[in-house]
This record gives sequence, structure tokens and C-alpha cells, in this order.
Amino acid sequence: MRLTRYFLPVLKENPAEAQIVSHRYMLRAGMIKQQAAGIYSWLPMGFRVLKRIEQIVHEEQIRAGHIPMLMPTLQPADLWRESGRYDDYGEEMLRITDRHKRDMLYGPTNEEMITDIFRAHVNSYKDLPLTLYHIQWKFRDEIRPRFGVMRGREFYMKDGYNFDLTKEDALHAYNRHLVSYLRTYERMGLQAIPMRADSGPIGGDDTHEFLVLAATGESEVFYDSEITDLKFGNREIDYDDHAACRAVLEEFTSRYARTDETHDEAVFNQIPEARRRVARGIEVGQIFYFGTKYSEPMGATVVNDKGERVPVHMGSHGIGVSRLVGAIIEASHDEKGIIWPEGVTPFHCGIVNLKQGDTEADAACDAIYRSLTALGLDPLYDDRDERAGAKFATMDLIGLPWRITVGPRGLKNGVVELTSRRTGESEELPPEQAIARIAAIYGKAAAES
Ligand code: P5A
Repeated sequence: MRLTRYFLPVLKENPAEAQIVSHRYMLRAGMIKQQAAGIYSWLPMGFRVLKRIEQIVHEEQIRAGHIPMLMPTLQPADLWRESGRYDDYGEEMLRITDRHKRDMLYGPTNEEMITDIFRAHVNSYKDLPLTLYHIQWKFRDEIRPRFGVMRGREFYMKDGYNFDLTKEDALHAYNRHLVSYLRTYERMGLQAIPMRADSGPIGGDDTHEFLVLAATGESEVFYDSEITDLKFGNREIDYDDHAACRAVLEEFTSRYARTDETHDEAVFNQIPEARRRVARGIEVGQIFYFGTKYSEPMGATVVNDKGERVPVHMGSHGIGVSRLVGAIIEASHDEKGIIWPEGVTPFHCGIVNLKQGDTEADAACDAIYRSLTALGLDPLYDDRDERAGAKFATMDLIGLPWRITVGPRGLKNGVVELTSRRTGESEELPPEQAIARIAAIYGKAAAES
């Protein structure tokens, strides 16, 4: 993409309404625009990041054997009357009446609707296990929407639902989700720690929240510092292997890590003092096992191998896709702007032309742009007629992990400059080598020779 043809409404000033760094940078980098309290348009730059996060979530869900689908945002109230949650959910539910005076709502979550789909089409234990998920907009009329996309009213969530014959199978689905979530967050450059939490309006006794440690996080958390040494890494896991998934759950949940809702000071104090941590975190996901809470009242049953009709065991599992955009920025930025991890960056690399209009510099930038594009990469070429300082400031603010700087002086010596946004380190090298380096970073070609 050439910047002169793009839509990147960068703000020079710090927006007064933004209290935390991610909100400030998302507004300044032209990623979002507020349309009403807690409701945002995703401008092209923000939309790109949202889609990259969504793509990683899809890939990891599919890898775990979960099946994508799509349910609507609007739901009939009657489904929620069946589960008993229509009255319980309270003011956070946005209730709507259609022209026929039917009660509708903008879905805050989809346990009822998926249970309705299941009961309409599944009859036998032979069709289990089954996990369906979608990534769809949700609405919760939060009393205090704040921090930009972190606590929105309209927000984008991946929500998955497992259906199993037995509690044991449903707990395997829970463990499988935990493993897939660890992989998902690590691919986004995040450490998200599973912590024992409270189940709130979703229900059930087994639940973990995934928290990214950040001073601006809304949740207070208590944990054993040893937990931060754990990495999932690129281990291969067989998602059908119950013991292997359980082992990962045990590894990642055996140390003390709880949100304030479940914190137990007496148990916490048994950890050696030097390892006790009290901090804040951003909740980027939550998994639940709630047994037959929805299947029983809504009649979601299957016939088991003895011919008996039994309610299925269920759980639900959420990832805050739009919140993650903010969470990643909270975890990865400096005083100049965002620093995108390679896994989610909106463009793979920036190209800065120091002397727009100079025949050689223009030609070199065009050639680099074409080569990167031919490799399947998305560069952002700053081809504006602007001072170098302004171009660098924009690149630093929008946070692309790599920048290739091209100027007449370097070209005379046959080199361009390759700069890492994270370390600030620059290296002069011939354009082909800079391209090969970027390609290798993104796994697009054989490593540089
Ligand atoms: C699990 C999936 C559920 O709703 N039902 C379906 C279960 N869980 S949850 O914890 O309430 O939400 C899942 C994740 O969504 C994000 N989230 C939000 N993001 C932005 N703004 C909000 N107002 C908001 N509320 C929830 C969180 O990341 C949460 O973990």
C-alpha cells in the first residue's frame, strides 16, 4: 500500500479523552473512531489488525478441531426466557422491540442460541463430541464503557461451545480450549496467564480467565511469580489426547494465580514471600464448564448407548478479539508509539523514501515495494512529499516492526537501511539483502544467503 493512496488519519495531538496508552495510540494512529460511548468504527489500519488477530484465532480453533459458523447479532428474547437468563441478565442486555412488537435483544453471548441449534439437529451420542464456534459482534450495555476498545459496549468476540456426552469429555474440551488459547495468545506475542476466576452470569464452577499483565488492567490479580516462566512454545500437541491436554492444564494452573474474585489470602501466603505478586491484568479470554445448565432447561439431549435420553454436558469459551488489539498495544509500545509483534502487524514493513521525487530513490523504493509484494508481503510505502522527520514519526507511531529507509546518499554506496522498531537498531545493507531479511522474518523465502 502506498501511503498517498491510503486512508490513515493520524492525529498529532494527544486526544484528551484517552486515559490509557492503547486508547491514545489507537486514536492517534488512525485505527478507530468513536461513534457513541463504547461503540467504534474500525478505520483501515485498525481493521487490518483486527482481521489479523481474528485470523490467528480461526487458525488455532480449527487446529484444535473446532468448527466455525456464524450466528446473528440479534436474538429472540424467547430463547433467553427458556434458560431463565432473560430477567437475570439485567441492564447490560440491550433489549429491542421489532415492528411486530416481538422482544429481541442484541446478543451479549450465545449459549441459548447454540443450544437451540444443537437440539434441533443432534440426537445421538454418536454425533458427539462437537465444538462449534463463531466470531461475531456482541453488545453489552456496560455501565462504564472506557479505555477505548478494552471495555466497549459493542465488541468482537470469538465464542465457542462444546457439547459432550459426559462430564469427563466436557472437561477434556475445557482442557483443549486452554491449550489452544495458550498457543493463540503466544502467536500474538502475548503472555496470557490462566487464572482461576468467577463464572458470573455464564455459570458453572470451573472457569479460568486469561490475563495479560499490565499496569492499566482492570482486574487485580494475585500469583506466584514462577508462573511467568512458563511458555507453551511450539510444542506439537494431539488435541484428541486427553492425558496430554490435561498435563498442559496441570502445568499451567498448578501454581497460585487468581483474580480478586477468587483470591484466598491464606493460600496465597503459603507461597514463599519473594514469589508473591499482586498486580493488574487485562482479561483477554475466559473458559467455562457449566455442565447441563442450559441443556437441561432447553431440552438439549442425546440418546446414549443404553438408549436413554440424557442432557449434554456443555462449556463455553471466549476470546476478546477487539479487546486484544488494545491489550497488545498495552503490552508492546514505547513513548513514540506502538510496536506491533510480527504476528499481528497491519503491514509487514514500512518503506521510507527520504527524497521523494529523486529519480533513483523513487525507483529503488518502487523496486523494493514490488519485490516484497511479489513475496506475498504487505509493505506500507511512505511516498508522501514530507520531511524525513515527519515520515519517521508516523512510522514510529503506527509501529510496523521493520522499516527500510531509502535515500540518495545510501544508494550511491548501494545500500539502504533496515531498522527494527523494537530495538531501534539499524543496519546498512544492499536492497536485495534487506528484502531477503524481511522475507526470512516472515517465513516467506529461504533465509538470506
Ligand atoms: C464465553 C464465550 C463469555 O461471554 N460466553 C461465550 C462466555 N465469556 S466472557 O468472559 O464474558 O467474555 C469473553 C471475553 O470477551 C471479552 N469481553 C469484552 N471485550 C471488550 N469489551 C467488553 N465490554 C467485553 N466484555 C467481555 C473479554 O476478553 C472476555 O474474556
